Amino acid sequence: MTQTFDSSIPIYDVCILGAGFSGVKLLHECRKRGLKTHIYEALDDLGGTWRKNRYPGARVDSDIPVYELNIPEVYNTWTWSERFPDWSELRKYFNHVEQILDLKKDIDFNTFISQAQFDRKSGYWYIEASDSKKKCYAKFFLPCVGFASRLYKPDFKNFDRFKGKVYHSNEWPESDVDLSNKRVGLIGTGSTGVQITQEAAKVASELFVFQRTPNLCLPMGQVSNPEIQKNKKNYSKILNSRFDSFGGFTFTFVDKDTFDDSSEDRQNFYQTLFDRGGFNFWVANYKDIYFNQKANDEAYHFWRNSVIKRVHDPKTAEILAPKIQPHPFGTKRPSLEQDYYEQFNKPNVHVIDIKNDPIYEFTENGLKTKEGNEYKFDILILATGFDAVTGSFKNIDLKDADTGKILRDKWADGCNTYLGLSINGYPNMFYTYGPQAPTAFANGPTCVELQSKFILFIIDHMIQNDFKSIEAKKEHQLNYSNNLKDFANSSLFPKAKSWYMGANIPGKKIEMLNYLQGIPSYGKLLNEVYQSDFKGYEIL
Ligand code: N01
Repeated sequence: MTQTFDSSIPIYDVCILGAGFSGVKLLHECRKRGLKTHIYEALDDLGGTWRKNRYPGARVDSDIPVYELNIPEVYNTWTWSERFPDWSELRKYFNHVEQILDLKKDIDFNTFISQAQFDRKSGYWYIEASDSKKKCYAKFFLPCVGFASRLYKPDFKNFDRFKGKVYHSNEWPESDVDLSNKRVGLIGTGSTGVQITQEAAKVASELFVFQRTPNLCLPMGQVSNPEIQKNKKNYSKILNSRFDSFGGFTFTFVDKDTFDDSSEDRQNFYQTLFDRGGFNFWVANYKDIYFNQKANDEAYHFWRNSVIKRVHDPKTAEILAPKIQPHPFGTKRPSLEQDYYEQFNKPNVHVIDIKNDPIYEFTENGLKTKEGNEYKFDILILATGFDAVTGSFKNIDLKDADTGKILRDKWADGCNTYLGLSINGYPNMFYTYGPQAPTAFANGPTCVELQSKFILFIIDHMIQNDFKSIEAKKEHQLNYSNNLKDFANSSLFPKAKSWYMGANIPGKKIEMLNYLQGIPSYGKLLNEVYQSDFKGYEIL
């Protein structure tokens, strides 16, 4: 380093934001290379999303062992109690990770980084926390901030009038909230709303679920003490097989179109996928399910028939699983449910169709709909989601190295990245599990592992050759982004108003925010760039 730096500010080889799966994985790998690495984490402990998501029923929807770190010393000494663990077990898991890897000595918790900019002269990033007390310089800057860290609260008319308690699912208090014998209003039926419904319906005196769009939920297939853990010798093989799967799981789309099979074989196949549980029906289905509306209709009708059998009242069944598809199956995230539909057979649980009769305003005791129907409750839960994927980057003033323009402003008219992990104007910065990567269509730890490997190749290459900076070239970035959006436009995904497309946030540009061609194709692309001496990057 030739520049003069403020000697009171620490200098790192690598600075990471966030101590969830990605941050932890990268810290561990960087340390193995002897790199001076530091994490800043806004929350008070390890675990990323699992520190915040602790609402009743919060549970992962990728099964073990694919949803864990591929680090033998960690998985060989850990046993899960369920196939789909809940938030409290994930917190215990991160405590275990800490015991084995001893990470915390290199982490500042409760530190929210609010601004960062690369200095072309020195080849270093300057990074500063919101209270201006913590700052550092770093050669490489790795924001690992997740795809759901900026929550969304809709702007309801007269919201302030409501006198009861209000909780957003992502701000659930550590002290917990007693829902028993309370009248509870719940807005939102995404993954979060479904999970909360299953718990709240069992204790609340009344539960009003305000549904704008039905969640086309799939059977979770929960299992206690999963057998698969008995032979950890197989883990390495199982974990490697994730890279051959579209979604980074142990299953993938079949190499067949929907109408290649007879009607009977198709029904049997759908049933097999249902019986396997998890996301099988979503991403191990026929390969044309997201490209052919008729094929998608078939899947929807199978799904609908399975649901209406479980709901006693036909009017309620029609709200939860309408005859006319609300959107092509799977183009909004299907939640994994355990006994969601049965909850609506209880006299104290009501689903209110706010698509047909929207929320008009809040009152002191609840809310009124446009048609004048009034609902009274003591507690309101907002399960209204996130400014997902790009939103996590909006909280930070990430300044362009040349213009100083902030990334959120640069992306106001659309998001552009190279390979879903680097951005022109932000040299030596690589992010994980974010915009234009397989993110929302992939199991998190698989996506992170693939990206981390690539990022570490780059870091090794830069250090071994004593290079100063590496930056995505504009034209390659544009090409990558355009190809990603064109491919998405050839699919059924744009037909749904989903957070995959940024359509859940009023005013947000509607565009595909995730790489839709699957983990194997993404891995191939990264490998090609690596093999070609980092095609699309300028290295100085
Ligand atoms: O958020 P969402 P989420 N009036 O955006 C409704 C991950 N996650 O927190 O669909 C009325 O999916 C909105 O309605 P609509 C997972 O990847 C994972 O549930 O826009 N309603 C929708 O029903 C997940 O996909 C787990 O018509 C309004 C809901 O709010 C992602 O996080 C658990 C409204 C928002 O659903 C986000 O899930 C939880 C309004 N003005 C989350 N605005 C696991 O299992 C919004 N809604 C690991």
